[in-house]
Amino acid sequence: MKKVVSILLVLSLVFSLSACSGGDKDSSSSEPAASSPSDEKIVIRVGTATELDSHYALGAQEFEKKVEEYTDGKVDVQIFPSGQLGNERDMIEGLSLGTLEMVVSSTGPLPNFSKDFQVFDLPFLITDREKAYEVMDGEIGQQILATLEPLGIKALGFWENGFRNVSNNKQEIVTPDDIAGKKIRTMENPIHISTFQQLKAIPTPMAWSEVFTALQQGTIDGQENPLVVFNSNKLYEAQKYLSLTGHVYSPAVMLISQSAFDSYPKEVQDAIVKAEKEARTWEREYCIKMDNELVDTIKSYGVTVTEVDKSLWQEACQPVYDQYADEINQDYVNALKGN
Ligand code: EAX
Repeated sequence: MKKVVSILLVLSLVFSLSACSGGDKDSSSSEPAASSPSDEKIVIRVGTATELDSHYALGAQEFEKKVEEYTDGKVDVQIFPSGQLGNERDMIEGLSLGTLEMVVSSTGPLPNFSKDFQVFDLPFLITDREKAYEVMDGEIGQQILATLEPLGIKALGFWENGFRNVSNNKQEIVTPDDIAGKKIRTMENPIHISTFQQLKAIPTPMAWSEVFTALQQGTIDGQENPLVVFNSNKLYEAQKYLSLTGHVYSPAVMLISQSAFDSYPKEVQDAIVKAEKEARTWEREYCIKMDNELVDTIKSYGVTVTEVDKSLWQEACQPVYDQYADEINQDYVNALKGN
């Protein structure tokens, strides 16, 4: 009798244990609960140097929404704005090392990784966004993005930073003569530095995260960035004058660590690729909307905004093309050149 009771006890113990391990699985399923790896969420961190309400971070939020929708919440995208994970160059290096998953960055630091990106730094090369989008999303753009692959970086697509304008605290800048002698912060990028040397300014390269404080302390007189960056980083609190030079059209890029991407299941990879394309379109449209609205907004903060004769600036910057002609693929230049 005792033997029968002990067998019944063991059987009831076995059945009660298997019912508990079913978790949220269908109770009728005969399959045991999946092992933890396929159940665990995939966390993807996206870093930006710009603020949470900037074009990059807002575009990254669109990406986040889409990826989490397409993967039924299997992926958890976490956005780290304002340089929390380092400046753009450091974060890009993190992708290569596999210590960070994703970045949205300007192309400014990229010539340090691939010279092919230098074409985007030529002053007044790109004057027509739609034409630039077509080239960047086409064969030439994909060819340029692919030059990052040997570094373990998968470039998902070109986003937009925008047409860069000069701001400063010394005087209204109208002609190139007015910028002479001004300490202007530039990105740590050779063609940007050469351009402001050519304009007889004093280019002062530094990481974006140091700029606001340097402007407040007067260690630099000015900087140059698109309206959307000027506004989202509240530069109107530290700059009196803004000149609409539009001297460089600056693309951005959404990048992912190749090692991270390769570690994801195919359906997650497909979701990332699809979501980036949709977020790219959203971000570009947002930048155009901001360019149309922000001049009046910035004026309302008390900043003197000046229209300039861009042909004078373009002529003054022209020698930079000759200086870098042998470093830059002329096919890229001819494809991107505005009319
Ligand atoms: O990417 O460093 C710069 O001026 C960039 O345009 C800015 O961080 C947005």
